[in-house]
Amino acid sequence: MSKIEWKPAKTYEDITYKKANGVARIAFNRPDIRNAFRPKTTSELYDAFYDAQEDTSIGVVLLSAEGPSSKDGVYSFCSGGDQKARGHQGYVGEDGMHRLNILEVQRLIRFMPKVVIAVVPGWAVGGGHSLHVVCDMTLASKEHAIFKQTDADVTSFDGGYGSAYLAKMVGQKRAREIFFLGRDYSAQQAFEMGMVNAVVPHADLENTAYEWAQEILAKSPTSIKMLKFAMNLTDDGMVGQQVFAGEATRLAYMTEEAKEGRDAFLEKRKPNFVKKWLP
Ligand code: S0N
Repeated sequence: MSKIEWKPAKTYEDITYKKANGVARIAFNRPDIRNAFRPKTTSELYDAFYDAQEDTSIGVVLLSAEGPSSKDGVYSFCSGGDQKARGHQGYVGEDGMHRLNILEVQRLIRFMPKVVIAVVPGWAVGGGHSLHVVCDMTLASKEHAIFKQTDADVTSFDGGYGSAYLAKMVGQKRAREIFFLGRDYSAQQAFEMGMVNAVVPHADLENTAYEWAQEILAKSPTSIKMLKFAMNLTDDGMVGQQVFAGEATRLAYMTEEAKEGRDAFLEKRKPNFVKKWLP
């Protein structure tokens, strides 16, 4: 039983969104269909993640799931794209438009300057598996978490972070096995492969995630942000450089030099920089 005093942050249809003491909790809420996502779900996820990114009181985001299923008591994290919402050109929203916006959610998780922890209480499958891969860390239920890649069974595949980045995480041979065979892996097996940080008794999962978040919140926020972006950089090419370098620019803005550069322009004079070329 959770001892955390979560406060509802916003009401959605397909997800829940709560906050407590610097931590945001975003959770899938379609447990009867193993928390599959449709375009509405991904739009809501994007909205909640964006809110958490912009909220300066929040330092860590938990991506989790409600459950278990009211039909059969099975726990799930997320089973990926809702196959009932699939048209000829991808997943179809209520407006009839085909969208692939789970990738926008992935990018927000990847590039947001806060730590995102996947809290996996049950099935993490297909695009749900990819989501845990793109999160900064993963905690998994010892009893109920199962990791599985069905993308090649349903011809709805993630050729980006879900597969190529997974290969960086668990190694090429393992990643190919996961995708080519589509087998079930327990939390312990996923831990041994290096794609799960800790295997936690189910009853303690949420409290453990919250405790990990509190540990992170005690650290220097700038250090955590720069470390996340530094670790992303080598895999994210020019975009990774852009995100990291943006923060370097922000730090430069805080110097006397930056103040002088701005003031000189506004006062229509030549800047008089203090000439200190630090080694
Ligand atoms: C999760 C599995 C393994 C669970 O098996 P289990 O416990 O035996 O339960 P079931 O009886 O199979 O399911 C219970 C009920 O839930 C429904 N359901 C489960 N998953 C889905 C789903 N993904 N979509 C719709 N419904 C689902 C079942 O139908 C059942 O309902 P009832 O009770 O009414 O019969 C097992 O369920 C399973 O294998 N699920 C399917 C997993 C899957 O293949 N997911 C899609 C994989 N692909 C993606 O996710 C791609 C993501 C993506 O969107 C993307 C990625 C990259 C680039 C672009 C995109 C893009 O946006 O297109």
